[in-house]
Amino acid sequence: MSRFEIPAKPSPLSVDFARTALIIIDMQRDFLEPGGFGAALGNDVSRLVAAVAPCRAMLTAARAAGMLVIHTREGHRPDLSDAPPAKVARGPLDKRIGARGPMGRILIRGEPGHDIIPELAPLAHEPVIDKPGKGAFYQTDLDLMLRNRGIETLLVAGVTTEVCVHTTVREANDRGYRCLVLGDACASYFPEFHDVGLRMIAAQGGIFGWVSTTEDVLAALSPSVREMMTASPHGKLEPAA
Ligand code: TIU
Repeated sequence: MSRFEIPAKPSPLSVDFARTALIIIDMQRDFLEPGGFGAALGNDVSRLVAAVAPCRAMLTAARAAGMLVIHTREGHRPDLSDAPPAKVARGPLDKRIGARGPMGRILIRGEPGHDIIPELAPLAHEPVIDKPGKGAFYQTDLDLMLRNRGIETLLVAGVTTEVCVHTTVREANDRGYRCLVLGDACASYFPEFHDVGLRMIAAQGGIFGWVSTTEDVLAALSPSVREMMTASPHGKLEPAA
């Protein structure tokens, strides 16, 4: 594949899609559905739904283009041996990491709530990074995986914008990766944090990276991939049925 220029803030980014990976951060039931970790923290989980269709459109296009796709999940071992006590000991006892909820134990690997939502379920060959922290590089083999594949640019999507997306982008930026954040494919429980979070990435000449949209990336990716997409009534690109 050759290079493509993607419209972005603060400036267009030239991307070699063969050296680019799509990373979808923590699109788990625990964050998007009632009864999980996001709800236990007191959040309105319905605010994250906005990211699902753009993530799905980008995922479909990345798969069609043969791009490396990586999924992440935040969560801990059932015995909590990888969960810092300072992270666990927050909030009421019945709403903490490891407590039982309607989707199983909150933020625990192997429980239904820890699963990625069905709309974005990983394919068998797509790496899933299980991470104990907010950032996808902390205590994982993500960096090794990306370097082994010669990846230089990350297309970043997922939730939440100012927490796990931001932490991962900051970690990636310090490790030398170019991050292009798909703003519409990210979401937050706090719309103002989403907006400011995206602005923080692109400010100061792109201090942490670049911010674009799913539509602009799909348009650049490939006319043939774009043909597979149909515009929804809301103007968002969605995979053709
Ligand atoms: N609470 C919140 O906004 N987010 C998290 O705890 N984790 C992620 O963002 N994945």
